[in-house]
Amino acid sequence: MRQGLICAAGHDSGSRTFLPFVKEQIVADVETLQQDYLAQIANADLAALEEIRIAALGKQGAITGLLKTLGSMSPEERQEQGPRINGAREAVTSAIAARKDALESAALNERLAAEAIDLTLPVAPSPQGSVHPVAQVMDELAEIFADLGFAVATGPEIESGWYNFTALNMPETHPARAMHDTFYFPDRNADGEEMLLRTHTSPVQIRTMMGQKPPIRIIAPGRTYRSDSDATHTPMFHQVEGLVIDRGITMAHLKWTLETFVRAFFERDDIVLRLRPSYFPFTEPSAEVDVGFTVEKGKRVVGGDPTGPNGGWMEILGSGMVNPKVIEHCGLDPDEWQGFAFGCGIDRLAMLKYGMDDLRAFFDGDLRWLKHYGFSSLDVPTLSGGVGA
Ligand code: 2NL
Repeated sequence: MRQGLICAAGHDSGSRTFLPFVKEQIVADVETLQQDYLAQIANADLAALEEIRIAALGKQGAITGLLKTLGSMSPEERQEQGPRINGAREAVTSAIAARKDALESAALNERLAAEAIDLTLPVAPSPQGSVHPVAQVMDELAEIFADLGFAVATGPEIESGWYNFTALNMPETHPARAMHDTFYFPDRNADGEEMLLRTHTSPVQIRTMMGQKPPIRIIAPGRTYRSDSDATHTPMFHQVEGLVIDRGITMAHLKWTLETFVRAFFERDDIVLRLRPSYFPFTEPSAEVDVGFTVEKGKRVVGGDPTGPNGGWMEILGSGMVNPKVIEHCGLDPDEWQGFAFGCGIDRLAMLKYGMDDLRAFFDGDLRWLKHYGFSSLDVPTLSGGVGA
């Protein structure tokens, strides 16, 4: 039908000489043509629309062919036919555009309905890391001691012999200096000092005493290093030290602080402490601190009666009154300022609290172990009982 019309319009013949004779025909054809196209457009899909557009308005299109005939018409004819043909062109053009719009928005609505997302569905689980027990315990320590007015202090893991030993009343000839199994660097620093990996976090406390005025209340958790390796010792381990410097500090403050800390940490009020005389070069007097334990369901737990049939004592801390020589080394007057200090292994605290029995697993990075013993990063390490509850 379309082909017939195109022929009738004289377009495909390529001969303009026919045109004067088909004038009347054009008039009738433009309307028929337009009706025909509009009817087709009304039912076309997107692919058919494009075919119709090419057939009607393309370079070789039927309406384009009619438009071309305008040039060879007399002015009067053109005045009559021009609006008709252009009207047809505009009607078909806008019908195509409208149909295209309708089809596209219908397709979009269909997609929107089909691809709708149910926001109430739970999210698909994604792999999650966990908080290492050592990190968890460090957070718990910071939390407990914050309640007691202690700040967390940190410092370098590479230290000089002076900060790690000399300031702590361990001169170069001191036997304890050899006993620490220290990792030394082959070269000295610019000031000719021997350099090492800190064997305890005490140098952090030395730096704090030298850098700020008392009163001082800090804990110094962190990595420490000793050349030691067996089932209960790793060359890198974690330590927390605590330090209080103020006027009139006594061993009573030390004992109360440690008792309060241990009870908050293990979340039991029936934990008792035993202080045994000991020796550290940096404290005088010094005391090793034992906690009472009992055996419950075949496992040692901190708390309960250490003098009962299932009870005993276990050492968990070293402590003492800061040696006046150490206070002096830090530029403070020991007649005005006194203090207590303590030190404790974090890895062992974690093993005791969370029931792990092999220290080496802490540093193997085995994902199954980390998943089992790790903590959620969303857990807040605040202790439900709080300090002194
Ligand atoms: C232990 C013993 C201890 C300290 C650490 C300390 C620090 C300064 C001054 C005095 Cl700056 N003392 N720290 C005191 C007593 C014991 O640790 O057995 N640690 C695992």
